Amino acid sequence: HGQDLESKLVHDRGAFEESFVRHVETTLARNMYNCDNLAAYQAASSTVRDALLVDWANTQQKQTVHNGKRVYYLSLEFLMGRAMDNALINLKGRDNAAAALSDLGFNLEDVLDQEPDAALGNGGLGRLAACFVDSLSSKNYSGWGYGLNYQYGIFKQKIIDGYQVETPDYWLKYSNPWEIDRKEIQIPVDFYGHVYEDYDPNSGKPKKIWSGGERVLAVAADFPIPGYNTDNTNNLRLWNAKPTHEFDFTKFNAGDYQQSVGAQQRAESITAVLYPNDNFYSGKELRLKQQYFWVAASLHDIVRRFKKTNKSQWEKFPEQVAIQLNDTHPTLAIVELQRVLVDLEGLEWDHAWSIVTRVFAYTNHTVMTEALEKWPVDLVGRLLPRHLEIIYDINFFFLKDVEHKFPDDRDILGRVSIIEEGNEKSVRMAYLAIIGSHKVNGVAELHSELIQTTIFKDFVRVFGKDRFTNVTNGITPRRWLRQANPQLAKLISEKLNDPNYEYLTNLGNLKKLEKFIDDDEFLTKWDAIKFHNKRRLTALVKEETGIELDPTVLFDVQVKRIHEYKRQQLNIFAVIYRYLRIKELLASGVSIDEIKLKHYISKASIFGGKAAPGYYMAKTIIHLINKVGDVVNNDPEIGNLLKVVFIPDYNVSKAEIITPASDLSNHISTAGTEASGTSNMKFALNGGLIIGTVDGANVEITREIGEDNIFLFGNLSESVEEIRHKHIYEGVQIPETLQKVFDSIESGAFGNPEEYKVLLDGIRYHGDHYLVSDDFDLFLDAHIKLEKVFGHHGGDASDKDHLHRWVKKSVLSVANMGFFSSDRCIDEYAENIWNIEPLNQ
Ligand code: 26Q
Repeated sequence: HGQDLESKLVHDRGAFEESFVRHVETTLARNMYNCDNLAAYQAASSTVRDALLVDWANTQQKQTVHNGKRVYYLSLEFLMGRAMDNALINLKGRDNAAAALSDLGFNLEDVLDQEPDAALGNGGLGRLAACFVDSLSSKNYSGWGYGLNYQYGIFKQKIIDGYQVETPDYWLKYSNPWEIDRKEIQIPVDFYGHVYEDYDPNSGKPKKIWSGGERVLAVAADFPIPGYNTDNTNNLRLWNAKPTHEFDFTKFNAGDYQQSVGAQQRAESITAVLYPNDNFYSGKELRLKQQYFWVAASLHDIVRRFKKTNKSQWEKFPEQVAIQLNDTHPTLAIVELQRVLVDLEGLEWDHAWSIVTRVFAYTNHTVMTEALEKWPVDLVGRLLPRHLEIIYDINFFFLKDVEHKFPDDRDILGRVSIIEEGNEKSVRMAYLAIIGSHKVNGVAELHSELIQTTIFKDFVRVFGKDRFTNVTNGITPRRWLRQANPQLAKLISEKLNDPNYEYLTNLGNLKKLEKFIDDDEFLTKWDAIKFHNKRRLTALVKEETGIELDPTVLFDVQVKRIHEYKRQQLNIFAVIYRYLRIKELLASGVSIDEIKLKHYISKASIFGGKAAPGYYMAKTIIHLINKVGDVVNNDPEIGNLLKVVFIPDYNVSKAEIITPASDLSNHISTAGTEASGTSNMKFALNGGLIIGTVDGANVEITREIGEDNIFLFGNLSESVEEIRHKHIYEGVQIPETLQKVFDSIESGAFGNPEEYKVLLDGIRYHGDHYLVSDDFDLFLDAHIKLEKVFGHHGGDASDKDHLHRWVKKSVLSVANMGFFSSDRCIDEYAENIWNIEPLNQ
């Protein structure tokens, strides 16, 4: 019965309309004459939700009966974006919904546009988790996500006078139709308190008791995750923090009723807000509380589910449960499971530990020391006294093994200890994660190699090479091709003779596009779709900034979090250089047309991205970009030869418009710093070419699509250490080109030069840690090269060969991006790390 309902709602126009009207009248308590786009979104999403719930319930039932192994993906961030379009696509109900809405007087696109982004993440790591849950469902795995249901997602970014201003993202202003309240699932989580020793009356052995000082409830909110072209609908469980029902009578008796209620209310602050740092550790107590709250609730939930069918047969636990740690944020789960098994379930230490290490696996996302979590021992001991003891015990047994293995190496013990000694002792979370896991993976080949030879090299000696592996990141082609670029997705489905878009779950099929590389008509269509997407972006830019772009010029895009290591400063310095050169040429009497013919093609430099609120340098870079835009865009001599745009509040739904519209995108991190990058994959899958450094997944993208189809430049990662050393001991050499840029900035061309002093001095006087000076001319050269290829593109139609040179590279990129589907990625985790198999439908 359920399946019929699901199928009807999604595929039957009349049923959709009927359900829509019913939701308008009952769920929303309105009527059809009083139904704007927002109400239409709420009614339509309620209808889609009803359909999803059927699949979701069936899936849970099926998985429970099957009783196979499940994977749990623990991530503090799930950067989901909007759900409705994605659900319609995955359920194959988009056309039906569009038709039904049109009958009722609505336009689907406008209705979809009403949905707020679920922006429960910072950037790459959070979006990766979102792609992974999509692939888990689409490939019929039994896999749950566990995270936090933040009331406030990543802040909204406004640009005021060129400065970033943050405002809160209260995304739950209206009720969230995708959330299934599980108010009955409540798990108590304790903090603080103290540990004492007692005797177990059964065994007569001593036993540790942790008596917590503060109790908070974790209440479940579930989000159905529909797979593509399958009924499999997994669950994403996000926790809400709520006060307990227990009232603090000591305070009440003291007459402090107000304070007692206040303390209860503070419970909810644990899940109030996502920390907006990307790739940067900051040791805030509330963040550690978030981590333990989430980890404890999730583990208790997992253990409870296990015990329901397996009682206390703990040996079976690793056969039933795999837990993937998305970075070190959930590392306390290792300690918590050990505590549950030893303190609560009464297992022997070694037995418990052997279970723990078979369950967990850890994904590392960075080698940069400033991003590695190191929690102060004092703080951990105060918040989680029993956990600190267990950490010390884990460390003790581990170090004993190491000592046994390397009796002649006294220094290694200090180097691999979980506890970092020093002024303030701290817990090295990455080390704890490695020691408590059976597999540790990096997220691209170069990165996985780097972690094994640098930050974790001692652990390779201790545990052997086999504990370390690589799983190169991927992206879901459902959202990042079909949803973001429907026209291209359609053209591909036609060309591949694949009317049901099966290639979206077999992305290797894209390879067949290579056959058409000399098909002029096809190339022209391909190019026209890019142009259409550029016009879409042009409209967004106009709306957001007032700037009018010419969609025929090269769209040169860099959208990602603003970070020194990602080097937006390198990009904007090169833009300034270009502007100065153009002005020089004009001043010496060269005409605009001649410049376009002989020197520079017309382009728009498009930036977007958020800076962490406390990251001063990143904010300075945003300010510079905006000020350069003000000057260049208002220079009457320049016209469409150069435009500079900063799109405010870059997020997933804007990425869906920006990504398909780029001709060229920048992935230009200092070699060795970007673990993988995933937007590089999104752009290439949408036929945008890449200018990039030999870093992260750029290396594998180059291998797949061919080095003729990507513009690589810059110093290699193996030289970076030596160059940094040289900067410090011999000083930094600023090339003439970059000096020109610095001079103009200091002359006040872009506002008060004082404001940019930190940025320039960091390069000139403080060691240029990110090698801007070393890569600047190489970056300019790469541009000269790529502009020769793009030149006359879309202009001189008589020069067909030239016209299609760029387009051919674009097609060859897309044709060879199959490897970067997150489906492939999930299959690799399933086979090499989780040891799970898909559940056949
Ligand atoms: C840690 C402690 C306290 C507060 C915040 C954090 C924190 C939060 C977010 C630390 C790191 C992050 C996010 C990291 C991240 O997004 N890394 C990116 O992960 C992508 C997916 O693997 C890679 O493609 C990117 O290269 C990597 O930068």
